[in-house]
Amino acid sequence: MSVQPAMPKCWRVESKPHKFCPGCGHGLVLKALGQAIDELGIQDKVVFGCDIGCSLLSVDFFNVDTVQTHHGRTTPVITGVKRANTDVIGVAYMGDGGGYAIGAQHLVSAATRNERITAILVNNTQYGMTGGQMAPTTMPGQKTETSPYGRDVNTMGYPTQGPEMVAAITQEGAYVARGTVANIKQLKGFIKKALENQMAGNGFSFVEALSTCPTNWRTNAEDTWKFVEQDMTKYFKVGEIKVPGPREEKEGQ
Ligand SMILES: Cc1ncc(C[n+]2csc(CCOP(=O)(O)OP(=O)(O)O)c2C)c(N)n1
Ligand code: SF4
Repeated sequence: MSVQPAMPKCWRVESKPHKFCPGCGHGLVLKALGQAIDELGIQDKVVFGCDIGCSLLSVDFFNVDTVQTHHGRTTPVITGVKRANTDVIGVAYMGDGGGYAIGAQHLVSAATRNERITAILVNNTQYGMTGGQMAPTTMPGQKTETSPYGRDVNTMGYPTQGPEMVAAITQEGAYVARGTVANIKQLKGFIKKALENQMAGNGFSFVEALSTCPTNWRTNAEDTWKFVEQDMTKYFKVGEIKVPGPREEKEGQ
């Protein structure tokens, strides 16, 4: 007899087992998102957008309206959906290459406009789907396919601190946090608050999730967990970075 772990109700059962590699963090982030959607009872209102990259493997993950976009373009697509129908709960789901490299301008623009959407960005320190090239989030000294001697910060710069950047450029009403797949309960809490912030009409909400990619990191289970729990958190601080204060009613809102 096999014991099936409880799946969020909003998951699409027919598409399971999912298509991510064993040990991949994407499934854990999506589990946290699924639990948050269930707890808020918003399955019928969510429009989920997934980027190019391994995030696109989530295209049939949920029983919710879903759109798959070009690389880096999920944020503006979900912004458009939300502006056209303000009743929906728009969720833009992307990797660190999608959000901080090719789609960085969209993230910055949506954040500065305080768009009422929720963006969830999976930080696995490299480009997963294309075989492990250096990403904006690659750690100092980390070896990747395109930084074979390790990321040299003198010539390749420092990793992007995405949530800190978003917190700095958003106005009052934004919600910004960084969670990790090593603490799913906390990550679910951050994602739930980000969705609630959108439902309250406060402003942009953004959650970065520290995640695993054992395939490109070429790590076993123990080293995978050590990298995400110990190494990544030395540089990327987990926690809430910006929370909205009491809402001021402004003209025209
Ligand atoms: C416009 C465009 N440029 C480049 C690519 C090639 N490409 C596909 S996936 C990918 C990297 C994805 O990495 P990331 O966004 O970090 O997501 P992950 O796969 O790690 O989840 C790239 C560069 C593409 N599909 N479209
Ligand atoms: S390549 Fe990495 S990010 Fe992509 S599914 Fe496999 S483990 Fe996950």
